Amino acid sequence: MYSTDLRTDKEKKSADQQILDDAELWNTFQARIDNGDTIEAKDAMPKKYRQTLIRQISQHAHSEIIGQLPEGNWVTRAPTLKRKLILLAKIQDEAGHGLYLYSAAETLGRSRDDMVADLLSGKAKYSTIFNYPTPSWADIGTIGWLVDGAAIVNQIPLCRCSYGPYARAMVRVCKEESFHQRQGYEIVTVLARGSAEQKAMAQDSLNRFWWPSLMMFGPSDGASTHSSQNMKWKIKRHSNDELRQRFIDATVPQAEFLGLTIPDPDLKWNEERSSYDHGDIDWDEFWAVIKDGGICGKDRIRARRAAAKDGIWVRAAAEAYAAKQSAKERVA
Ligand code: BYC
Repeated sequence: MYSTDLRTDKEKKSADQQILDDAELWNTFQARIDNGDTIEAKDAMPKKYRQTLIRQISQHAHSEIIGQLPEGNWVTRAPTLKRKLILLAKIQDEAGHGLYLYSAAETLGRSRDDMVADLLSGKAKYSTIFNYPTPSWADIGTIGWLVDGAAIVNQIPLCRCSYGPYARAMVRVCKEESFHQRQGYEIVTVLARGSAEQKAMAQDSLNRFWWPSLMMFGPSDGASTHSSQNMKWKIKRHSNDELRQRFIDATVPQAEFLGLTIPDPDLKWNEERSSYDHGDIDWDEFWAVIKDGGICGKDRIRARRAAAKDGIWVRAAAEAYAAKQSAKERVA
């Protein structure tokens, strides 16, 4: 998602005028939000509310779909049949999340085809975490533990997001992510309690995924362009830094329990805040991965383009079948 700005040139030119035109709508809409109302697809809403939701929800959907790729890397090499089955089921869940989210975004008036076209053209953003490689089996555990773990912290508040279709989609997504997080932590537990080599593999994976996982929460509050308006609209309930801190505080004891070390020499418990202080996040790396795709960005888009091409006949067959069915129904 996505695009930074979904407006056409004409829409951009008239944006200021549009905001003035919508002043009354903005006020009544804000009153509904302040009152705790849920906004539904057919309700009147400011154009910017619609646009920011399309941006965020489609970005989220793309992340679920692209997020299948790093894990897909291990389907053929999972260490046991049981691990393979669990991994396949998890990856299938992520496809389902993408489906709910594209459907939620479609209720706002943008077609799934258009959103996917933005992803395939490289115009749309998706979470930077999925542009990191998964060279070891431990990475599958770490993704469940840290990436799904971070996703839960970020997404539980989204279950109370002001936009009904997004909030409702999040309820099921969060339930499934909870299961994913536990299966990931279980894989890491087995490795951390295994041989010295297995424990080293788990530690190496944690070293590579810790900082990128913290980046999943978005830029620090001072650099977050959308937070302030999105909090007013109750799309976001907490700031990026608040959620990141919540994730750190929950995850550090989990690492300690396994005898693993968080790769942050500045990490220390702050008694006064009842929270962990942590070292600086490398925001240059974050913005560089957004801009250039990091290590795997090109491969990820190449894989999605190939899937879109290989799936043309499937979509054509489904459409032909649907057309035949509706023709039959009309006759009946
Ligand atoms: N990666 O103003 P900000 C999963 C962009 S999938 C890339 O703070 P906002 C899973 C942001 O888009 C989990 N870009 O934005 C799947 C904006 O750029 P634009 C995915 C990022 O929206 C498979 C700019 O930076 N979760 O769990 O207020 C397997 C400024 O940011 C990132 C979601 O998508 C990033 N990490 O807050 C396993 C959750 N962060 O659009 C697991 C839903 C920021 O202006 N999304 N940017 O060009 C959100 O909650 C919010 O969109 C964010 C960012 C907290 C991510």
